[in-house]
Amino acid sequence: MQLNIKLAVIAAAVALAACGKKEEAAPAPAAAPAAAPAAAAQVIKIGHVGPTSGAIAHLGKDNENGARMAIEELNAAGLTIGGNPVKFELLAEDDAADPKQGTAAATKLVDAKVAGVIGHLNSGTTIPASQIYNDAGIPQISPSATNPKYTRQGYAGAFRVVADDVHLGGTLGKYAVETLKAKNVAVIDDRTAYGQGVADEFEKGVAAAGGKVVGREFTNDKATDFNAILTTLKAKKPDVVFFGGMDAVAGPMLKQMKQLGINAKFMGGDGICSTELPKLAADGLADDQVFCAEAGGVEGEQKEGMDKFRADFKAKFNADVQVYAPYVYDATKVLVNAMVTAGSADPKVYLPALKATNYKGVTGNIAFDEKGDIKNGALTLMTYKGGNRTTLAVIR
Ligand code: ABU
Repeated sequence: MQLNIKLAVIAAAVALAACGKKEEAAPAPAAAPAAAPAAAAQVIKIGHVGPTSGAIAHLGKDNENGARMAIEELNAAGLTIGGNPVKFELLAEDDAADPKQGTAAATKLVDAKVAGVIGHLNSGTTIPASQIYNDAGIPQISPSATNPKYTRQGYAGAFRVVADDVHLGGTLGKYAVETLKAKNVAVIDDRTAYGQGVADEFEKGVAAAGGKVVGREFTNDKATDFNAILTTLKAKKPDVVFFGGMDAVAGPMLKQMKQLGINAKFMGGDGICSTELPKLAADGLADDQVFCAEAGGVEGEQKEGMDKFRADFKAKFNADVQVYAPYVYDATKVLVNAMVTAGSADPKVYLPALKATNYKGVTGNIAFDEKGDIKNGALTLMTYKGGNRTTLAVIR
């Protein structure tokens, strides 16, 4: 059949159908309309990245659980953004503390169109990933990466809710000399962005306080045998050994120090300052031997909120906070708070509100300086007694 004949046949059929309609009985009066269904909540995706596999998976899971707890509470609160109901979805990625896996995770989150990212845990993954988020215009808040470079790249969307390694390493160096009365200090680092950076800042702090660095050695973040470098350092008779790196390496290092008869105090930054360290070091950790600092902290009446968070976290996950779960929890809430304030989850719209954050969290007051670093960041100096972390002081 030709196209024009086909169209004529169709037209006739349509006309017939229309006539048929006219002959139908009039419809019964419409029932009262049912109440309009509630508008479906807009789903806002929030990324989290940390090492949930590998040697520091316990720290990565701690961070991820902090984000999970915040997201559950935010969803339970039934928030609206710009007048529309919203639901938050956590997209949790594992970077195994590896820079390459870190950038792969960042690309995955950008492709998934997350509205913001909390992470990564390590400086070595956070810094390369930050370029990817910056290029995509997605804000990122690191709850634990302390290398200063992260917020010094000129990225408008890079934020950090903890103190950096300049503050951390410098303060610990001063503490070694002025409080622990160390004269000769040995330094080891794991050659990561964090470990090497914090060890360099520690050295500067020791020198500024009048102490002497008698030896510097390095290892890597997967090493388990430190006998050679510890034997070299033992000959230099240090009063303090500082390690720039994470607890998974510090634990076996402490055991081997004991086996080699090195009686020096052992210091490290936030990377070793976990509740897991006593298990990792076993009998290598004596009371008042290890000194470290968390790159944040609360005191006075703010302690109550932190104590409650720790108790709630333990009840929910059957695990003690390692180090940074409360900072992840606050960072997640800070991100969402900016969206609510701006009335939009579009990064371009809520970024100014994020920059202007003034938020009272469980980790204290959070506001950012022009670089994206926390203003007036604190440090919590700690030691270990009876296998437990014990706070010595909160300092700024
Ligand atoms: N700040 C300690 C652990 C994370 C990092 O900066 O690599």
